[in-house]
Amino acid sequence: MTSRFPDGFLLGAATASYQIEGGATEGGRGASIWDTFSHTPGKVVGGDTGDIACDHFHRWQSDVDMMADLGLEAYRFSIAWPRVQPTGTGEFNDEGIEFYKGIIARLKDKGITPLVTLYHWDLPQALDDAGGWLSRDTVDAFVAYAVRMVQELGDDVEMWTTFNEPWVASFVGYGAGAHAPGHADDVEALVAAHHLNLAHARAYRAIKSFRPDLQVGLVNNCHTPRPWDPSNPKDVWASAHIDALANTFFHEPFIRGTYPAVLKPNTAHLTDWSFVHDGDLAEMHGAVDWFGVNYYASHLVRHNPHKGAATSDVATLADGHKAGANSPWPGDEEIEFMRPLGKLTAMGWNIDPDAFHAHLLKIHRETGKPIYVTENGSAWDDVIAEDGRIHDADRIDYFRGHLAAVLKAIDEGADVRGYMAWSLMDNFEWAQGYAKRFGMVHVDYDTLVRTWKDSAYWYRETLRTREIAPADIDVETPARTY
Ligand code: PNW
Repeated sequence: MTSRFPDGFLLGAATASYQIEGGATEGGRGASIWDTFSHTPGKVVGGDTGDIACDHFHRWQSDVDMMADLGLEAYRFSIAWPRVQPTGTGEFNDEGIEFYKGIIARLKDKGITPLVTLYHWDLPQALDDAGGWLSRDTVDAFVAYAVRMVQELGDDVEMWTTFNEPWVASFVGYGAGAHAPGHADDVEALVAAHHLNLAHARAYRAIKSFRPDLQVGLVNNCHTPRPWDPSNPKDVWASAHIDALANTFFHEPFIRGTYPAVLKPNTAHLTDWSFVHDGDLAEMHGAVDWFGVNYYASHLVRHNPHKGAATSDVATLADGHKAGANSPWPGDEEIEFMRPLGKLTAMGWNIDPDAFHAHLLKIHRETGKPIYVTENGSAWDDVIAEDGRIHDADRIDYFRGHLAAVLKAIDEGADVRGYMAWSLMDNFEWAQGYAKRFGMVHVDYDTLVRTWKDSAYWYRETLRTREIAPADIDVETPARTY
């Protein structure tokens, strides 16, 4: 097996606007649905908000310098739509556009390739007031915003993502109610998902019409369901339903111009799918250059007509996200997620690099498109030790195992072209607030000081050698701070 990353393979790290920026009311930024949601009592653990976050809005210069010190080849970040267009339609905000131009110029100056995501969940609140992703007007607004960003930044950014994880934005935001805008409705989740797909397709075509040279992709989180008992057709059915909702829903339309066949019969008791208009799927067909894969954990599912109170303790994150929340899986009345075995991360997620390897090959087989791993990482209860370091050996192990899975998939023919670690630094972990730490760099939320964890040194060594570095690399004591 190759132990080296191929030439041209991009190794980097990722973040997202609402999770790191702060400056929520500065620089002419408008409000987003995540400002509203996080300020609603009971929605985010500890009442945390993204008002300040990592204060990247004020510290972006030294943050980019830190990325260069790490040796990052690429940096994936998102544009906060309300920072550049406060109400989502009409006037753009030059100050917001200049903020991102500054980041991109500094990245390029350091030789770091920017990967820009147009939408990582922070919809302008004014658009939500007018119906959000349940309205086709939001689709048109997104296209206009996307075109303007490409006009402004397209000369310096080749790799574009329309949406980060449309499954989470629709099924967790509109279905489970655990993310903004906090609706809990099975049919709304399907409608929002369809509109996100349509917005991707229309933005793709609009961008390519004047910049055919740019690479426009869609980033999907993946669920990797396996049937509890592969010899039981009902468990196989349950697994196929989850696969269709979580995965194929967000790539099949762009590859084949269809939605997964099992979805309609499986949700016929909920909707007749009349929200899919004539011509929508034809617009989607062919509208993608590459796929991003965000991978964290795997899933085991079974058919259980009696699921409910008695067995609800086997539900995992994917089944509930938050105790008492609506399920993010329309049509799952008889589908149950099993509690994973083995060591779990601080999120309660299992560690399964084999499922990641299998998923990369599956996406390669099903789409034939270039793949970038746009997020992969793990949360642990990181603390600064007596020696001033953060000994996150578990995170290093996680990265090593999952990078090996990437190299194996490449060996076996998957066209994987890059890997962005989640995350550059600890940040606002959505409904979990600041309690969950995914960073290679520790953030002290009182002082906002950044401190390299051991995994940051490990990643720097991996970047330097372009091979998966050994777990026991040299580390400075005390660790470096910014
Ligand atoms: C992704 N799930 O979110 C996001 O893209 C990141 O912003 C986030 O910080 C990261 O993963 C870690 O959570 C997800 O429940 C949230 O299946 C939830 C799920 C998947 C991805």
